[in-house]
Amino acid sequence: MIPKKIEKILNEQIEKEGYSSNLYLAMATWTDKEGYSGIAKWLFAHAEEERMHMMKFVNFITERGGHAIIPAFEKPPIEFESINKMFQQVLEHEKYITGTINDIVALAIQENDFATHNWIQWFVTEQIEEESSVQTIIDKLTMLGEKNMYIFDRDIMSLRDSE
Ligand code: OFO
Repeated sequence: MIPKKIEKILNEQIEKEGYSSNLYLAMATWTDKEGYSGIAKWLFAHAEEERMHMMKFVNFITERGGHAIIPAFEKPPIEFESINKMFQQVLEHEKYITGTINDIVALAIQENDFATHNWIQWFVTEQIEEESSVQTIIDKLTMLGEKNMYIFDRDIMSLRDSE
């Protein structure tokens, strides 16, 4: 059986991963409306990954004999200031998620829950990759500057393909 404290923190993470998915969906529809279909495609794919992360938590809690609770999600923003600022927001959000994954690692150790400790390592690695891929996007945006958004929008998916 899954320890109660672990079940609780994993359930909280369902909400965080689901919100991440909705946040990136909101960013995707905004960028698409602004005419950046390449960036929108990247964000739609990222939203899908976050939903997959959420499902990993749902499935793990269920497999361990716990009860995965599907929560209400806070409404994400509708508009974003600029493409640059939006990707900064993505990076900040991913850093926040990394912190929450680290909290789960710490609690698993404290509770001697080695199954959860082992399982959550996938997310530890995933967060390193996610932060690094968003940082790469921010670096490219800085390099190209606002005037070259056409090129950035055209090429962003190739950054994803090379991950
Ligand atoms: Fe973007 O991260 Fe989920 O975990």
